[in-house]
Amino acid sequence: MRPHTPTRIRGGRTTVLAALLSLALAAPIAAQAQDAPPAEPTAATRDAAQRAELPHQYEVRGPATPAARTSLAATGVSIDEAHAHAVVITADRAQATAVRGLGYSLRKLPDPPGVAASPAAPGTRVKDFPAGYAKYHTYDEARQQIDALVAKYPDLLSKQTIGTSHEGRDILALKLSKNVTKDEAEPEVLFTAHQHAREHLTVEMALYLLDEFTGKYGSDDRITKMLDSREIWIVPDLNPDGGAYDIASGAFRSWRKNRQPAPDSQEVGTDLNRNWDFKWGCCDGSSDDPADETYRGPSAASAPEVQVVSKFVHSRIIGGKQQIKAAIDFHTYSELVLWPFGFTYDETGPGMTQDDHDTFATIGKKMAASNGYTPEQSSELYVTDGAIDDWLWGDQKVFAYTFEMYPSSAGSGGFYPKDTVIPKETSRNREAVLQLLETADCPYRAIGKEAQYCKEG
Ligand code: 0X9
Ligand code: CA
Ligand code: ZN
Repeated sequence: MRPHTPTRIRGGRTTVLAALLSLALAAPIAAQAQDAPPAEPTAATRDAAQRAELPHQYEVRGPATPAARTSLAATGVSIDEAHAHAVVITADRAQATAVRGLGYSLRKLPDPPGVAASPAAPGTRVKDFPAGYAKYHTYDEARQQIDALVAKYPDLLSKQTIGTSHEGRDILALKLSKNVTKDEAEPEVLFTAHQHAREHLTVEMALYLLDEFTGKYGSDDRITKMLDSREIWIVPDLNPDGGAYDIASGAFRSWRKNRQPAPDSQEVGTDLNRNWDFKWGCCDGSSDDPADETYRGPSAASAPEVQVVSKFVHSRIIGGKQQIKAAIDFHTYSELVLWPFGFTYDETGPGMTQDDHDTFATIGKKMAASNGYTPEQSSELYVTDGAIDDWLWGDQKVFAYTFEMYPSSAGSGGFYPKDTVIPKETSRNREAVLQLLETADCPYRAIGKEAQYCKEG
């Protein structure tokens, strides 16, 4: 949430947190009393031990500025919410200790539903979402839905496999356009989702767009016009391995990264949104520790998933010109519209002119007015380096945004809102997506400078 907007700090928040906290505190104390060293590790104790190692969310009071949040993030935690005088982080035991070492006290928040409720029998690999989440699409279910749409709308929608994940799952790119099989000279717009494993709502966002744009072509004027004059690319799942891992035990694991082992380490996973090849690792906006939530990987674009999508984006350079003009990368949560740069607090500088910045901000604020999110430059949250939007703009001059979707806070479900919210929270971004598509032929029109920047105006 926006740090400097006190109205977004709800009055009821402290009370809700206090109530949740007392619930959360009661259980561990009771459990500790019965703690005895197990004689032999049984399957059940191994399972319990694994659950005990899952990261948790904590409220940390104190950090109130982007700089304070950036220092906190340097411990390797992820910052999931930013409020005027507090943040919510995800941290494992070692990271929680590191944060306490900075002098902060941590208040544990409740675990995602399912974590304690119904863990799978040890050894079982659960392939579906738990109760209350059945309408979320697993990787296989998403593929089936996509294949059905491609079969139904062959002139509007085409599917290609642009590469594979670390574990070998296909990474798909869907193209939506009239005359979809032809590469026409039309402005292109890219929508990506699910860099972070636990952000499952973003896959639903991608599926919503596919469904909406195919189903309403010919009946909805704005959609018809956009499919007639744009080429829309949707990469619905950038991190299929992480997504599968997050649900595989039957209890959400709060997993963020991909599933690629780090070199010379027992640790698994690179934070894909710290791995893109622009100012990679430059600015204390990521971690070099493979145990951390924000591990940037051993080198820029070391993650196969990042390589696959980078290569795909490069393949859209035709006649020396990048065809993709604008993009949104969907994340959860906090209800934000973010724009580059994340690696610096500066609004302008090398690679970002005043006009560029003003165009980003003008379009970003208008999109945010349509969905009720908070608009800001991404470094106002905390510094990030190696994020996709910095790369898309810095390297490819794509007007690239990051949307942090529903909810605004952990109290409304955090990374794991129930499936009942899917229709409302995906369609909530319909207008913003249409706005970005409509402006993509000349983004600088937003600041009235189409004559200067877009020769064909
Ligand atoms: O930290 C992130 O990667 C994003 N937040 S999340 O909770 N989904 O992990 C925010 C990225 C903000 N920075 C840029 N967009 N550059
Ligand atoms: Ca076309
Ligand atoms: Zn994310």
